[in-house]
This record gives sequence, C-alpha cells and structure tokens, in this order.
Amino acid sequence: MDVDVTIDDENGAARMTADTHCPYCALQCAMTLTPAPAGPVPVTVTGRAFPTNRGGLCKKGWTSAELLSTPGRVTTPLVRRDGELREATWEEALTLVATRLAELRREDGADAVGVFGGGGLTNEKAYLLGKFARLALGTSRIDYNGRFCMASAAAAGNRAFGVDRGMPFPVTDLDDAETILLLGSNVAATMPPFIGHLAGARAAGGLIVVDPRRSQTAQLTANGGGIHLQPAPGTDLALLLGLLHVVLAEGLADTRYVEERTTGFDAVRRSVASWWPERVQEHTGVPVAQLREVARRLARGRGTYILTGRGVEQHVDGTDTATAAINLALVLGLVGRPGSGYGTLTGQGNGQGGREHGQKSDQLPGYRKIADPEAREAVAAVWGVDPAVLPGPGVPAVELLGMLGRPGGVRALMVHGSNVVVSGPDAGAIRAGLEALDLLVVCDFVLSETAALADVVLPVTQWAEEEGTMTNLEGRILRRTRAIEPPPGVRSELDILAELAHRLGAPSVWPTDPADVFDELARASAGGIADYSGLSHALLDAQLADGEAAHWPYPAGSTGTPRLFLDRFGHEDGRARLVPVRAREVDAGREPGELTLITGRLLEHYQSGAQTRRVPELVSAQPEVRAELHPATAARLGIGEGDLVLVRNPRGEVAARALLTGGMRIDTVFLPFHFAGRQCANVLTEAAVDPISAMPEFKRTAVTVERAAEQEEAA
Ligand SMILES: Nc1nc2c(c(=O)[nH]1)N[C@H]1C(S)=C(S)[C@@H](COP(=O)(O)OP(=O)(O)OC[C@H]3O[C@@H](n4cnc5c(=O)[nH]c(N)nc54)[C@H](O)[C@@H]3O)O[C@H]1N2
Ligand SMILES: Nc1nc2c(c(=O)[nH]1)N[C@H]1C(S)=C(S)[C@@H](COP(=O)(O)OP(=O)(O)OC[C@H]3O[C@@H](n4cnc5c(=O)[nH]c(N)nc54)[C@H](O)[C@@H]3O)O[C@H]1N2
Ligand code: SF4
Ligand SMILES: [Mo]
Repeated sequence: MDVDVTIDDENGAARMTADTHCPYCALQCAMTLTPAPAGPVPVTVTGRAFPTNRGGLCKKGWTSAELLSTPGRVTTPLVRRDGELREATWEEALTLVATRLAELRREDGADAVGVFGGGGLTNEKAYLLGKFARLALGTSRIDYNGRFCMASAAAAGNRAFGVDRGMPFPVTDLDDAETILLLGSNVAATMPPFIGHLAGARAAGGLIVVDPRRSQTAQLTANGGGIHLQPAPGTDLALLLGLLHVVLAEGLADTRYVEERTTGFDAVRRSVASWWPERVQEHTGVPVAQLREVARRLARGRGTYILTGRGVEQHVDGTDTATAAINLALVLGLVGRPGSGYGTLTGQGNGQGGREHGQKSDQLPGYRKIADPEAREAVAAVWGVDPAVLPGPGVPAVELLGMLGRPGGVRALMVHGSNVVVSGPDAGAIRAGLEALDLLVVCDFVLSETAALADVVLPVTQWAEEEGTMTNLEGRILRRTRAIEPPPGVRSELDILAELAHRLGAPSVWPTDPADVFDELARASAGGIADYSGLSHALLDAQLADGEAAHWPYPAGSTGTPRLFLDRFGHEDGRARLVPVRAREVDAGREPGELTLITGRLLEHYQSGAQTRRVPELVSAQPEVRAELHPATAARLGIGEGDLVLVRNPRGEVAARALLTGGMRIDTVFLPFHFAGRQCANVLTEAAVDPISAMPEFKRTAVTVERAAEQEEAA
C-alpha cells in the first residue's frame, strides 16, 4: 500500500497519510502517520481503529516518531580508524566489509563469520538475512535475539501441538473470556492496550495473575477483578503441577477431550500425583486454599484461557514450565475449541514472523527444519541452488555469543536489530567477546551500545521510511507502509544485503524491493508450517482495506487460518502430546544474605533502551535504573528510599537508586534491563540456558544488595 491522500489542509493542499503499525512490540497497534513537514518531528502519530488496539496506543507508540529525527541518528556509514568511528562513504564501508568477510572466510572457513538477527526486523529483512547467511556467507552460524524471547514457548508449542504460533486465535476472542490465567506476563506495562481484552474476565472476577511482584497487571486483580498468586521466582512449574494435581484429584478433567485429542495422559497423570497442594505451598509459597480455588475456577465451564509471558519462560526450565501450562490447558480441554484456549504473548514487533523465515540457527523459511532433506530441497529449488550448498544447523544465540573471538569460533559478526551488549545474559562476557572480534559490523539507525563497539556501522532506514510486513502476536500478517522519505545517506537493509551478496559472489537473485522479497519468501514458505504462499503485498493491502485479517497458514488459494487446532493438531496423528515434566529444587545454591534478582520491563522503555532512551518524554519519566525492594528488606539492609545501592554478584555490579514497594516479595529485588553501563542489569545475569530451547535464565539470579558508600554516592 502506498500512501493515501486523505487530508486537505486549510489552503487545499493535499497531505499524505500512511496507515501502518507501531515500530515496537508484538501487539503491533495500528496507527496513522501524517507528514508534518514544518515541525521538528517529520510525522504525527494517531492511533487507528483496529481489533488489537481499538485506536489505543501506549506512550512508546505515541512518541515513536521522535526517533526519526533524533539528534543521535546515524545517517552516514562509520568505519573505525585509529580506534575511532569516523564517517566514510558507502563505497569505502561496503568494500571494507566484503573484503574482510571474504578474507576471514578464506582463512578460517565460512563458519568464522556469524550473523545475529532480531525479532524487530520485517519478514522481508529476516528472510533475506537468513538467505544471505546461508548463500552469501555460507555460514551455519546465524541466530537471533528471539532466543532471549520466544524460544521456550516456541519449543513447548512445537513439542505439544506440532506448531508454534504464539496465540492460535485472534486476540479479540479473549473479550468474552470469564477466566484468564496469566502467568509471568505484565501486559499492563508491556502491551497497555491489550488490557482492554481482559475487561470481560475482570468483570467476571476471573483474571488470575501469577507474578512474584505485584506488577501493574497483578494490580488489575484488585477490587474483585480476580486473584494474584505471588510465588517465589522460578517455581511456576511446581505451581502448574499442583494445579493439574487438584484438577485430577477433584475429577475436573475433560476426559473425553483427553481421550479424543491427546496422547500421553497416563505419564502426565503419574507425574503430578505427588504434587499435593501442601507440598506445592511449601515449594512456591502459594497457599493451599488459593491453589484449589484457582484450579476450580479454571475448570468452571467454557470461557477459560491460559496465557504465558517471559516471567515463566525465561528460565533454565522455561520449556518445561510452558509445557506444564499446556498440559493443564489440554487436560481441561481448552485448546482448539472456540471460546477457550492456550497461548503465549509474543514480544517483539515481529517476534512471530522473525522466527519463521530463516534467521534461527536450525530453520529455513516457512518454519522448516534446515536438517530436513525435503525442506532443504524445496528451499534450494526456490533459491536456484544445489541443496548441498546449504550449511547445516548452526548454534543458538548464547552459544554463538560465547564463541566470539575464540579459537575455532567466530571472528566476524554481523548484527541486525539487536543491542546484545545490553540485552544478552552475562553482558560483561559478551562485551569482551565483541571486543575480541576481527570484525564487528552493525546495521542500525542509532549508535546503540553494540554499534559503538563496531568496526563498521551501516545506517539503515526506520519503520516510517520503509515498506514491509510484520506478523503480530496472533500470527496475523500486517503491512508496514512508508510515510516519508528516509534521510539522504541511509540505505535499506535489503539493499545492503543484496549489495554485499553481489560483492561476495553469491549465487541466486537478490531482490531489494520489499514486495519482490515477500513474493520470494511466500514461494520459499509454500508447504511449510508457516505457509505464506497465498499472500502478497497487493493482496494484503486489498484485504486490509476491507478489514479482513490474514492469519497464517495461508497457502495459495486459501483465506488463512484465524483459529488453529479446531479439528486437529500439527502432529501426524492429529493429536496433541501431553509431555510429563519435573520441577527443579527451590533456591538450590542461595547463600544466606542473597536475594533473587528478577528482571523485566518498564512501560516507558523498550528492550535495551537503544531507541527509547533517545526519546525525551520517556527519559524524563524513567531517567535511570531503579532497584525495587520490599520496605522490610530495605530496612534490614539499612537502605532508605532513593538511596544508591549496589546490586552485585561475582559477574558484576549495578549501581541503582532504591525504590521501595510493598509489591515485592521480601526475598527478591527487581531491576529493569533497559539501561546501559553501570546501570545494566545483564552484567549480573548468567548465560545458563534451557537445555531444550537454549533460552537464557533472565528471571532468577542470586545477588547481594547493599547501600553504596558515601564516596560512591557523591560520585
Ligand atoms: N514497555 C515495554 N513493553 C514491551 C517490551 C519492552 O521492552 N518494554 N518488550 C516487548 C517484548 S520483546 C517482550 S518479550 C514482552 C515481554 O512482556 P512480559 O512478559 O510482560 O515482560 P517482563 O517484564 O519481562 O516479564 C513479565 C513479568 O514476569 C514477572 N516474573 C519474573 N520472574 C518470574 C517468575 O519466576 N515467575 C512468574 N510467574 N513471573 C515472573 C516479572 O515480575 C514481570 O512482571 O514485552 C514486549 N513489550
Ligand atoms: N535481563 C533481561 N534481559 C533481557 C530480557 C529480560 O526480560 N531480562 N528480555 C530479553 C528479550 S525478551 C528480548 S526480545 C531482548 C531484546 O533486546 P535487544 O535484542 O537488544 O533488542 P532491542 O533493544 O530492541 O535492540 C534492537 C536494536 O536494533 C535496532 N533496530 C530496530 N529496528 C531495526 C531494523 O529494522 N534493522 C536494524 N538493523 N536495526 C534495527 C534498534 O535501534 C536497536 O539498537 O532482550 C532480552 N534481554
Ligand atoms: S502497546 Fe506495543 S505496539 Fe502498542 S503502542 Fe505500545 S509499544 Fe506500540
Ligand atoms: Mo522479547
């Protein structure tokens, strides 16, 4: 869709508006951009009526256009010379990158070059990046920040259903729910317009929020809205086993559904047998009476949904925890039936599409496995190459970052859409790895902390300056449309990848028009799980103008799939798998005097903060990191409101002002991860990962907290 002429201003001159979606999270709120040539910000943003956001936007959405003209915008390639990043021409920068990449490949083989992508990239960019890694670089070593985000929920969904689509139903289905169990998700801060879809459940007293903090979302359960369960961090798996135990003990299971639509019930039944409520209370801190009440409420007829967020997934047992939530939903007969369901809330703007089209180490476009000979053949045919030239599976993100600069590891890294030095686990080690590289190339539109370490920075277009598609949290494909011309000097990522592919002598064709890239993606996805082959930019534009949604799978000749699993699941026998899982020990390894650090998000900032720390209104609302502590914990440690505290462990130290709140447990401290330098929460987190999904443990880290000495306070 190109721009529409819809507004006439006073003197009759037509101005153009573009209907698009927010550049940030997976709710992908609909907005209209109107060019404002006179002001400091080049477009004005208005919310647009759309099923997911109903015209609403959060603060980040409202202020998103400010980044287009931020003083920190990079508009010229930068190349490091004598230790400093200096302006260079595109010819110089691209020649340097292509020459060095080819040299390193010659010296150490193709796997000496790594690629790190992002879930904020459009489908077109994510697809071309995966193709570029496999064909132009020939490397297997590509992965992306979705490993930090969606990997555990995705692994659990694939294992249970044979398909991973965050929400297998439109979000508006939630409007009629009577009961919603929301585990480890703070939507009131992370997707504010989403809470409109919780209104029905709240009115019915059925919003059940599981969070060790009284988060903004947990606060929605007050005044009869529902129940807040406040377990110890990392004990959700035991809680879920306990809920299933009560469901079975009290005869609340949907036995007919279990028999007809699932396999594996007996093993799961046995696995929860010993999780009687008293044991669960001891393990999690959740009272027996609450556990029983919640189990009964979930089983009370239709209108029940179970949803998970990062709070339960970003753990070393995140896949098993998501699996336990799925088991509960299946035994209650909630999945694949209108009026009930299970889902996970995708995070980044294109967190869903970003994991479908080939930037994950083990995948090819269409959510196909790169190790599967049939998938390799199908995609190689679209690319016009011999399947034998495609590398095999690479390694997941944390492992990839652990190889930087190591012998036999990765000597050059290309980063597209992630600020790993702030957002990756054990950030100090990641910084050391990035510094040890022979070549770090970062594509970005601002000088993120990661870009600041690069040898070459390539400036790219931003959302309002480009065309493309995004796949939101419901698996609905949306159009991103251009409202304004990019500033002179920046190039689109598609253009950069195509140019480098040519210089590296890559086979195949390298389209740069997003509609053409989409057409190729659609063909490459045909027959895969995430099949987009019936779609094109033109079709999407016509449909969207009609108010019709496009949910994948959308094979040629179909009209898409708003609701999955109505008749069958993705496994060959059509049944869902119930998979027995076990809870780990609580607090193993906590020393006396240690607290558990949990990390997460603030409404005003997005991710590593590379973008939102550049928006004045957001910065003035949340200028710096604050450590949230229970007043009793603070009193015990001699800490007062606003004191500077040091949060420490052997990996690092964060300096933060104390924010005292009764919403914390006395054994935990909370830090948002949006800040850099001495405020970076991830210098404390550990690179330990879930054995199935390779998701790092972001939500549970041992730390000590103490008041900073006076000299430190003064500094
Ligand atoms: N404002 C804002 N919105 C965002 C983003 C952002 O950076 N800022 N990022 C987007 C992205 S990529 C994502 S992935 C989503 C994430 O969205 P959410 O999943 O809602 O975000 P988090 O704040 O990481 O975690 C949610 C909650 O988990 C709780 N939690 C921590 N540990 C545990 C635990 O062990 N068990 C349980 N049950 N809960 C726990 C935290 O206290 C927190 O309130 O948000 C998206 N939206
Ligand atoms: N401690 C802790 N750490 C966490 C989490 C947590 O809960 N706790 N959550 C994790 C999660 S869920 C996520 S998703 C990650 C996210 O963390 P990151 O991967 O760091 O994500 P962003 O901060 O969004 O970084 C995106 C970067 O890409 C740039 N960018 C945006 N769009 C584009 C584009 O189209 N092309 C290019 N080339 N660049 C672009 C932005 O300017 C920014 O510099 O953080 C993870 N880290
Ligand atoms: S909720 Fe997400 S998509 Fe909507 S305006 Fe806020 S950041 Fe943008
Ligand atoms: Mo995320």
